[in-house]
Amino acid sequence: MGFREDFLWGGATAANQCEGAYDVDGRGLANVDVVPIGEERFSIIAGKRKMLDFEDGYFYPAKEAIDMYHHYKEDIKLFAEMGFKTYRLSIAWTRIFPKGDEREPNEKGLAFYEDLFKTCQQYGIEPLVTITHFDCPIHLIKEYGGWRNRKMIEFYERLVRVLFTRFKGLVKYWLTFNEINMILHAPFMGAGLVFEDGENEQQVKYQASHHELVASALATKVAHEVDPENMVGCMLAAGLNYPYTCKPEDVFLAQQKDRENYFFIDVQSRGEYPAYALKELERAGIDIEMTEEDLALLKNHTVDFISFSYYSSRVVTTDPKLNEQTEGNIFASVKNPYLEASEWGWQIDPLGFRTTMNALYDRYQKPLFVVENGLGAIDTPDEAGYVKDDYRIDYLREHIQAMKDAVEIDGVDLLGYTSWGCIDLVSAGTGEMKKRYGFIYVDRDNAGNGTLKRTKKKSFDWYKKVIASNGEDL
Ligand code: P53
Repeated sequence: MGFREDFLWGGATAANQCEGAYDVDGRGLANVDVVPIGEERFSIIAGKRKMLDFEDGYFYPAKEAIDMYHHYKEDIKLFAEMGFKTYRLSIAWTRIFPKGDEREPNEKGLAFYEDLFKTCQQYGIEPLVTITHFDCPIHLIKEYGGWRNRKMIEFYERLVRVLFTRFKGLVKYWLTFNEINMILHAPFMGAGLVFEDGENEQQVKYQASHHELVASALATKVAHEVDPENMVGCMLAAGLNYPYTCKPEDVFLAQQKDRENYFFIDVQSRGEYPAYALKELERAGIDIEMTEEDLALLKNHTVDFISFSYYSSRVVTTDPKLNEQTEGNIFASVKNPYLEASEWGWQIDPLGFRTTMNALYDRYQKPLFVVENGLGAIDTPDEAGYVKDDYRIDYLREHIQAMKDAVEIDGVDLLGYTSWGCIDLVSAGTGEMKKRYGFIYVDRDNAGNGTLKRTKKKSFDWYKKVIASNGEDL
């Protein structure tokens, strides 16, 4: 019958997309700070164009973002007013370790998050903390090459030990790496990788992936040692690949494409490299350096739950004539003739959400947690400053209904749902402010103009009602 009593309704953000205050209280620079808005953004996040410092002539939206660093009390108060049971946020690594390889953490960074968590606690909001949401200290990229280097495991371990110890009793739900499979699509964002001319990019990506996977298992181990109450999840950018037709070759291709993404979660959840991946890596001539100790860590410290983002399904085909691709997505997809798309070309598929949830639950048999879902859209406030975002309400209603079907009809075990960008924030993919997801409007534009004033949208009251009725009143 419906969602569980203690279902964790809420919203999600990431440090670099909302905090701003990039140089305040000792914070160091991270990869995500130096990705500007504009044409070159995609080649930068893909690791093809090297940008490791601010350069003249560019606008860097993460520098100020929506300045949540100075507005978090006001923002969390609004989340509480909507009835949030949980708030997903990420820690900016460079607030805790500004360079990444220090021995001692930055107290001011820790104090910031401690107060933020205490603010949540006052309202009975359970924090859900992403340890790294695409961020990597710039110093670790310059000195060590980011996650291509095994030493990253050690630096990450230092970070997580500090976090688990300091925030024991305040935080129980942790995610190790946001959208860990994004390393394949946006390796600078996912792992601080910048490629040298002529190097074997696949080799580098999979070696870096191995380091992240081991770091994730190690973090899971430490989390459980520090506090057996801790619940640690992996995080997948999900969304099934559909075969364009029932032609067996198309079906087979769809399975292959899904496995590219499942690979990471297979390791994090089942504890070993899946057979198909070992074979594929061997055929591709990719030789991952791994130790016996790594394999034992992976095996013994699997995740407690499976979290994922879902925005869209994807389509693959073996027919070269069917090459009409969707725009605006890091994940390339063929156009699905049955679906409408958002203003950014993301195909809208609520039933695909249910199918994806079922596929994940069938495969892992562990509780799921939807930690991102939502519609990026242009909002136009009326004269009174009010946004009537019925399109967003429609999107969310249909997706929450599909999620409910997965729980009620199909029996999926689901811990909670946090919609993406519950307050407007900077887009990860494009760097835009005008691609908005929030229930709360923030007065700021793509060029950084605006008062940063927060205003409730129509969806604010709608979501409040959804939470109050535990998903019954959509
Ligand atoms: P934006 C695509 C591209 C970049 C990040 O995306 C993505 C995706 C979706 O699969 O992942 C997540 O801001 C990510 C968030 C991000 C959100 O999707 O490009 O975890 O950081 O903001 C939405 O519209």
